Amino acid sequence: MTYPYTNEKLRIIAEQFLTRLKTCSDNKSLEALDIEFLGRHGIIAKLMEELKTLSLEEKRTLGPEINLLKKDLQASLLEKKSALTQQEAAAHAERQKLFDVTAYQPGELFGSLHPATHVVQEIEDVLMSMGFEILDGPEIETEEINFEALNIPKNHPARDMQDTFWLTLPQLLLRTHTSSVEIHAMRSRQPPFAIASAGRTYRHEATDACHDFVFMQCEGLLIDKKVSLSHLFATTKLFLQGIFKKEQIEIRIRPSYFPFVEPGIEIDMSCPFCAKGCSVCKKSNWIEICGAGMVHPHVLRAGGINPEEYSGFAFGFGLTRLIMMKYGINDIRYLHSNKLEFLKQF
Ligand code: FA5
Repeated sequence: MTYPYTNEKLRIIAEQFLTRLKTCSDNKSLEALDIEFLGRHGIIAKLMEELKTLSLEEKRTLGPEINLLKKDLQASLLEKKSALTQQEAAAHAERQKLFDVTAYQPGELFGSLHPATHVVQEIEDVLMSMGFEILDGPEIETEEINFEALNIPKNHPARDMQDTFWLTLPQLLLRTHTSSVEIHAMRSRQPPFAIASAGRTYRHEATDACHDFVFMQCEGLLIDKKVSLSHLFATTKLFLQGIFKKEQIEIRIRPSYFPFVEPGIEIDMSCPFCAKGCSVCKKSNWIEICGAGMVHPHVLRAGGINPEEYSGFAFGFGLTRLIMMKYGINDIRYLHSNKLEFLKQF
C-alpha cells in the first residue's frame, strides 16, 4: 500500500480498508469488501464522482491519488485472496491426512435384486437341475414365428386371444408369448432335447390386479420319443414344488385350447390372497398360472421335426403371476411401479 496519502480523506479510507481486510477469513467476506470499496457504487466510485465537482487544480492533485488508492486496494485484495487460497489448500491437505477409508460403511447403500430377477434365477436353477437347457429368445418377433409356425394362421380367431403390439416394420411384432422360443429351439437342434426360456411378453390389454400389458412367461419344451401327458404333469408339478419350496401345492388342471398343442390344458393355483374370492382371482378362488399341452404335429413339422417319430410337451407359465403368489403381491402393477417402499421389502 502506498503510504501516506497526502489527502486526509484518502488516508482514512485506506486505513479502514486495511483494518477490514485483516478480519476477512474467507472468499465471501473478501468479495463483500471488494464490492463495498471497489464496486460500481462503492467508495472509490463515489470519490470519482465527487472529483467531477472539484476545481481543475484539485482535480490535478487528487485524481492521480484516487487512482493510486484504487490500485493499492486492488493489489491488497489480490494478495489476501491468494493467501487465503493457500491456507485453504493447506487445511484441505491436513484433513486428507486424517481421512480414514476404513471408517466408510457402504452397507447401507446396497440395493437388492428385484423379485422378478430372484424368481427367474430360481426357476432357471430348478429347470437346469431337471436337465433343461436355458435359452434366450428375441422380444421382437416375426409374425411367422410368433403365430404361423405355432399353427395360428392369419385370420385365425385364436389371434384374438393375444391382442398384439405390431411394429411399423412389416410382419414384425412384440412377442405375445414365449412359445415363439419353441420354434427357434426346434429349428436349431436335433431331438431329443429339453429347453426352457423365461422373459418378457407383450399384449395390448387393459390392466388390472392380475393382468399387465408387459408380463413375464416361462416356456418349457421337451421333445423325445414316446413323450406323454404324464411326463408333462410330473414336470410341471416338480417345477412348482421347486419354486414354492413345498411338497403340497394346491392346483387344478383343466382341459383348454391352444392351436399349438393337442390336447391342451391349463393349470390354476388356489388363490393365496383370499378365502372367499378377491379382485386378484376374480372371485373364483383360483388363479390361472399356466397353459400347456402336447405339441401339435403341425408345429413339430414347422420346427423341422418328424411327428411320426417324435412327440413332445410344452408349457408356458405366467411367471409374473408366480412371482405374485410366491411373495404375496396382490397387484401385478406393483412389479413395474418402481416404488422404493415396495422394492425395499425384497
Ligand atoms: C399362452 O401364452 C401360451 N403360449 C401358453 C402355452 C405354452 C400353452 C405352451 C400351451 C403350450 P396364455 O395366454 O394363457 O397362454 O398365457 C399363459 C399364462 O400367462 C397364463 O396362464 C397367465 O398366468 C399368464 N398371463 C396371460 N396373460 C397375462 C397378463 N395380461 N398379465 C399377466 N399374466 C398373464
